[in-house]
Amino acid sequence: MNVPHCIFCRIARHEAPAYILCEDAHSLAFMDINPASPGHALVIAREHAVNIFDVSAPALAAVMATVQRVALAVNAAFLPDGLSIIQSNGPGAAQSVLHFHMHVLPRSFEDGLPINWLLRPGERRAIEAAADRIRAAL
Ligand code: DGP
Repeated sequence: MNVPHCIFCRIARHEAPAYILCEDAHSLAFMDINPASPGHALVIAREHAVNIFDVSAPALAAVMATVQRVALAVNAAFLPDGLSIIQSNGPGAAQSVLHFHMHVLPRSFEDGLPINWLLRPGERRAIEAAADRIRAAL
């Protein structure tokens, strides 16, 4: 399904401009218009899904394969210190475009991007309880 006014659907239909990197039947990669670092790219599902909760399994598989392909190319082209793959769902995760996409984000030691968290030991019983809640919902 395509949503007429969704900007990423419009890019997928080649109706809106984008620096497209590659595309296939189920996925499309293009440059992020608000790059958080040089080489920041996006990979989207061609189908209109809002986020991880409703994207189809075939589209997700295609997106992940394209993410790896683009990540290898970005890594070769920019030689970053590292590379983050980021995907946000919902307002609490600051998802701003409601069409499923993954960020391929080159990182540098100095970029200061506020997406790293400190590694703090968890409380074993709390981790176990969280696992129980997730297993019950699977
Ligand atoms: P998120 O906040 O995770 O939903 O990421 C959405 C990203 O999409 C954000 O980094 C900016 C980018 N973006 C928004 N509109 C456009 C657009 O029209 N073209 C392109 N190329 N990127 C866009």
